[in-house]
Amino acid sequence: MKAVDFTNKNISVIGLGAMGTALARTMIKNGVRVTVWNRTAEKAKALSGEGAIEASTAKEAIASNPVSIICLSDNHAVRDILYPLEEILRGKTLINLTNGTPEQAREIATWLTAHSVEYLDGGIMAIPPMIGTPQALIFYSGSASAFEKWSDLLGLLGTARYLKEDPGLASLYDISLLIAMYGMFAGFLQAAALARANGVNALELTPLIISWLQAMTQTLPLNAKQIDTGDYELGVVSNLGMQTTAYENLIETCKTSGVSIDLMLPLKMMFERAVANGYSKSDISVIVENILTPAQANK
Ligand code: FVH
Repeated sequence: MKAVDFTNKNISVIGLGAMGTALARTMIKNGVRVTVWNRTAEKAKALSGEGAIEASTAKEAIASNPVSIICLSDNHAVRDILYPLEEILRGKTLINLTNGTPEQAREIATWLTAHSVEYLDGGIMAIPPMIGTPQALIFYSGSASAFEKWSDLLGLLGTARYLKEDPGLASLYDISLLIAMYGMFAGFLQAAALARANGVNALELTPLIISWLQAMTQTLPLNAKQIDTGDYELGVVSNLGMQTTAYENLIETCKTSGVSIDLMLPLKMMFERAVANGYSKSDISVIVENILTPAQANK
């Protein structure tokens, strides 16, 4: 396959926090001419030493190139920067890699599209050191033609996966994966606190937690099938009645160790409610029904 020459490619990066810096630096290293702007100018100066072209305003940066990436703390900041620049933005492509909600992405897309801007929204499933490696998965949704036009550049940042035209979809995937991640962190923190309260180091337990969690992820495709079909007894090997009884031991051990059970109580309530509603023979996946219908679940 013919190697792509990036030396005649130009892009602007707005926002040089930990992530924006990693995005800009990766493209500079690959020979792309990158114009940068950051609210706090020091960060742009640091990157200009590595070959970035420093713009003195966001307007100047966006005006310099046909395509810009914006990566800020939140979409309020994105709107504050972009919305006064409608004339400069016209005819250009804007790629927003800021974490936000699907509704925010759709609103920004509607505004930009109405001003003749091609818009791609992105969800970065990576931390800054992963940028530029295939492990950095980045979801995109919005303008398919923009994704096609700029896919070479986006491919430098990691594995670029285009979803659909709905600009909110990348954010929906991003948020869903982050929710799963925070469930994992909640479990890890509770386990580490319990271990420490009993004189066991978190570092000693962590390799065991990692291999246990990896082993348990093998059940997720079956759980997903149960959720998609509504058949929560399909292939069940660890029924909810059994899990609810065992979960009481988890709670009791935390209580006697003097650690908080605040992170654990919501799941206990969900389990007990499902068992009381006759789902003790179902798999844990039946809990999704209570999540989908919170009004009913709160009765
Ligand atoms: N870092 C990470 O691990 C995650 C990985 C997944 C994706 N997220 C999202 O990426 C967005 C940026 O995150 P970040 O890590 O770069 O964040 P910071 O290092 O805190 O930098 C924030 C930048 O945003 C600029 N900024 C904030 N508010 C404004 C504003 N009103 N006007 C202009 N710029 C603004 C800030 O500028 P400054 O403080 O340096 O002047 C930074 O450039 C984020 O959505 C993550 O959720 C990262």
